[in-house]
Amino acid sequence: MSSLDFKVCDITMVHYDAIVNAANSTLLGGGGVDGAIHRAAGPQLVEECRTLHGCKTGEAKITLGYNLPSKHVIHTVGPVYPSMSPDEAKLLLTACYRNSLDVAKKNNLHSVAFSAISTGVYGYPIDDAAEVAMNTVANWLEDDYQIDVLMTCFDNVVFSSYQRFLQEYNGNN
Ligand code: AR6
Repeated sequence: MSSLDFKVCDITMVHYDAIVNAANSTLLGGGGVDGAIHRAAGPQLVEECRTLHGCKTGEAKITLGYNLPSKHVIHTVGPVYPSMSPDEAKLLLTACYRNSLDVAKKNNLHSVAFSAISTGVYGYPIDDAAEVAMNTVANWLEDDYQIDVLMTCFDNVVFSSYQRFLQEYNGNN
C-alpha cells in the first residue's frame, strides 16, 4: 500500500529515497529550499547538476544526494506564478509533481519527500498549490507502484493549507 502524508519539517533532514527540490531552470542552486539542499548536500551536488544542462519548467531530473540523509535529489522547476495565466501555471505545477513521481518510479525509488514547489519566491498562492499538489499525487498513487510520499511543510502556513485541503476533500468524498 502506498501512503501520502504531510508534516512540518526541514526537507534536508529527512531520510527518504529521494527529496524533491524546487529548483530553477539552471539547476545550479539558488535561495529558499534549493539553497538549503545544496548547502546540506555539499559541493558535489552542483558538480553533478552542471552535467544535466538545466531543466525546463514542469520537468524533473535526478541526482545523488551526497551528504544529505536522503539518497537522491529530484530537481524540478515550478512555474513562476505571476508570469503566466493561472491555468498555465496549474498545468506546469501538475507536471512537476507527476514528472517527479515518474522519475522516482523509473529509478525504482519507494519513498519521496516533496517541497512545496513554487510556493516561495515563485509566488504560487499556497491554497491553490496545496490543492494541485495533493490532487496530483493522490491521482498518481492510484498507479500500482508502491511508494510513500511526504509533503514537507517548512512552516505552519503551508501545513494549514494542506490540512484545509484534506478536510474539504474528505468532507466531499
Ligand atoms: N525544507 C522544506 N521546505 C522548505 C525549506 C526546507 N529547508 N526551505 C524553504 N522551504 P522556494 P520556489 C519551503 O522559494 O517558490 C530558489 O531560489 C518554503 O517555505 O524555495 O519554487 C530556486 O533556485 C516554500 O513553501 O521555491 C528558484 O530560483 C517552498 O519551500 C526559486 O527559489 C518553496 O519555496 C524557486 O522558487
